[in-house]
Amino acid sequence: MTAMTYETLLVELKASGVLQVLLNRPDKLNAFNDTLSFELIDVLKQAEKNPEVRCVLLTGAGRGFCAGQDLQSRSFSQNDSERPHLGESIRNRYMPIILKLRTLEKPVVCAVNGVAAGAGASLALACDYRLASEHASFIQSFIKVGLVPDSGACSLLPRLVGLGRAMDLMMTGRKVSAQEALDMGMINQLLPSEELMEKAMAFSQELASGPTKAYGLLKRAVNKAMDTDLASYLSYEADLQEIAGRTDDFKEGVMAFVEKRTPVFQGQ
Ligand code: LHQ
Repeated sequence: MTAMTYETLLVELKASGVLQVLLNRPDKLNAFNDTLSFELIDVLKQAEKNPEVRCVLLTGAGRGFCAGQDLQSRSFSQNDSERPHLGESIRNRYMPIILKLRTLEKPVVCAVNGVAAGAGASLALACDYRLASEHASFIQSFIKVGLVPDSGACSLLPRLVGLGRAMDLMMTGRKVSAQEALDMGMINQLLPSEELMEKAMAFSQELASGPTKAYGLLKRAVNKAMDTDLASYLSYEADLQEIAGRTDDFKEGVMAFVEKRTPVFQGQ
C-alpha cells in the first residue's frame, strides 16, 4: 500500500492495483480550487504512467462528492472593473482532467458519496462506471449561475440519459436524486451509504485484476465510435483487436477457457 502526498487529495495505491483518490476539501463539499484541479491532473498522469495502477477509484471526503468550481476562490471574485477569464480556466484546469479520465487506458470507477454539482457532476459523468449512495444527488448547476454546462457535460450527459432528459436537467438545474439518476441511466448502481465504499472497492479490485490492456483498448474504441462513421470505426476496431490479440492476457484468457479454469490476468 503506497500513499502519495497532496494538499487537497488523499491518494493511496492498494496492493490490489486500485488507486483510491479521495477529493479532500470536505468543508467546501470538495469544490475545485486551483490546487485541487492541478493535483487531480497530476494524479491522473501518475496513474497513467505507473503500471502498478490497474484501476482508479474516485470519491469525495465528507458529505459531498464535489460541488464544482469553488465560487469563493479569489480568481472568480466578481467586480465591475474586471471579469474572470473562464475560457482559460476551463482549458488549463478542467479540460485536462476530463480528457485524461476519458483517455486513461485503465478503468476509472466513481463512488458518488454525496452531492455532485456543476463541474463536480461532469467529473462523475466522465468516469467509466458510477456507483452512488442513497445520499448522492446530481445538479447541473451551471445555469443557476449563468454559465454554460462545462467539463464535458453537454457531450457526456445526453449520451448517458438521452437528449430530452439532458436538456431538462441542464435548462432547469434541478436536483436529481440518486434513485432518479439510476432510473435514467446516469449511474450504474445505487447502494445504501454504509455499503458504498466497500462495494465500490470490491468492484474496482475486480477490474484491477482484469485484462488491463483490453480495458484500455475498449475505452479507445468507445471514444472513437462516439465521433466517427461506422466504416471508419470498424477499421479502427480491427486495429485495436490486432493489438489485443497480441497481449499475454488474451493468451491466458483462451488457455483458461480451454482448461476450464479462471484466468489469471497480469495486465500485460
Ligand atoms: C462551496 C461551493 C462551491 C465554494 C458549496 N464553491 N464553496 C465554473 C466557472 C469556471 C470555470 C469552470 O467551471 C465552472 C463550472 C462549475 O462548476 S459552475 C457550478 C459551480 N457550483 C455551483 O454552483 C454549486 C454551488 N453549491 C450549491 O449549490 C450548494 O452548495 C449544493 C447544492 C452543492 C449543496 O447545498 P447544501 O447541501 O445546502 O450545502 P451548502 O450550500 O450549505 O454548502 C456547504 C458549504 O460548502 C458552504 O460553506 P459554509 O462555509 O457556508 O458552510 C458552501 O459555501 C460551500 N460550498 N459549494 N461551488
